[in-house]
Amino acid sequence: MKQTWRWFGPADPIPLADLHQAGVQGIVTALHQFAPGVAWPEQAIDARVAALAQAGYTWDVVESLPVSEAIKTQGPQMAGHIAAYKISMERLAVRGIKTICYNFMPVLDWTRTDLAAPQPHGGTAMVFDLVDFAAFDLHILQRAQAIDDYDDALRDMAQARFDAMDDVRRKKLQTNVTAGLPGANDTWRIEDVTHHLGTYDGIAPVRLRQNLIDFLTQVVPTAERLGVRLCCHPDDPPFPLLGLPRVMSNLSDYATVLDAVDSPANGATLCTGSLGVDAGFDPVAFVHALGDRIHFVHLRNTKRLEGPDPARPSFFEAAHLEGDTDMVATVHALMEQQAQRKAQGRTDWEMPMRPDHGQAILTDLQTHSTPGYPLIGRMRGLAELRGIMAGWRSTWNNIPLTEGRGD
Ligand code: DNO
Repeated sequence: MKQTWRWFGPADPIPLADLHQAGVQGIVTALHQFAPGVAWPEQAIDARVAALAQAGYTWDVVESLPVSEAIKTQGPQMAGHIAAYKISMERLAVRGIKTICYNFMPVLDWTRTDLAAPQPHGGTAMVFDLVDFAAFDLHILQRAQAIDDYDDALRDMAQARFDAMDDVRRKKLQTNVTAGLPGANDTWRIEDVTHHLGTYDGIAPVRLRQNLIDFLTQVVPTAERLGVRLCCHPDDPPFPLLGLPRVMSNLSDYATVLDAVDSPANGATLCTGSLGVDAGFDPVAFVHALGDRIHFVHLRNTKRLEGPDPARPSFFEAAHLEGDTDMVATVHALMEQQAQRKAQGRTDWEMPMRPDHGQAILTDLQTHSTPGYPLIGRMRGLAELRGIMAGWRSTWNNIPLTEGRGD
């Protein structure tokens, strides 16, 4: 697999040119300065391409070309936003940038309750704790229907947890949960969250899924014409929060949406960190079922923690080889998929992967970085994942998996 790295643009504290020292082969980035629904200007795309080229890199994956809330809810601005989406795809494609990641999560992107929980080794990790989350929902956000989402025992735990927090801790919990989009570094106020939640009143999962299929029905023909590979990122975490619908949480969700718009241009981002929180998730089965439609891979590991509701597990982001996902088996299945693609003569046989997230370790602890994206922790992850790939490659050294690139 091609070893890529997420870079947030010129404001990213990690100097791009230094990434060669970490063995990074390609870059995943986006123009976070533009709001969802806006067509990306050509000059801005060119400026990003030039910045990457100057550092000796190509733009391998767009993460994300965001889908606006108006598209997700089919609000009044939908048609204009879809037109803008197609324009951005076209402008990217003519510059050779053809793998485009997006998600269809309502309101918030990934959600955690602690962005820097101390770990026994001295570093920190991100955590989702269901009791903290319920304390936020019931007592900070004070969402009207929250009471229906938690049973008596969980409500009591959340009350006790909230009572034990001082104001600083309560404020911190709010900031952590509402950190919103990591790339945009956008922190929403409680009023903003309440307002956005209101726009999903009456949108049940079945309707949100149909809205996703409607969106794909419109953009996939353009993507096909351009040779663009769209790849939907899963829900993170893979269960409903704040009463919002979730429709990309497991293999069955992906199979439904990929079948509904049955084109290679309608593909998946396999994120083992997001999907792997669900105890029923089997990454190898996912690759076997949908492998030919996986266009991008996030390799990240999570470890479920004991919690009050097995359907909504608490978890922390473990080191890349130390969580619930069997990374060795997952990488094996992905490399097998690559071999099949090569045998079929597919030019897109090589999947871009990136070490998704990383614990903050060593000098990360003294350096500012976007939550989940420290330099040393991700380098550790990439090095370990590269080791797995090298191990499988040498096991299979008679199979020409690696032509043209180190995988
Ligand atoms: C978190 C990421 C997500 C991802 C988007 C894709 O670190 O995996 O924020 O970029 O959901 O649209």
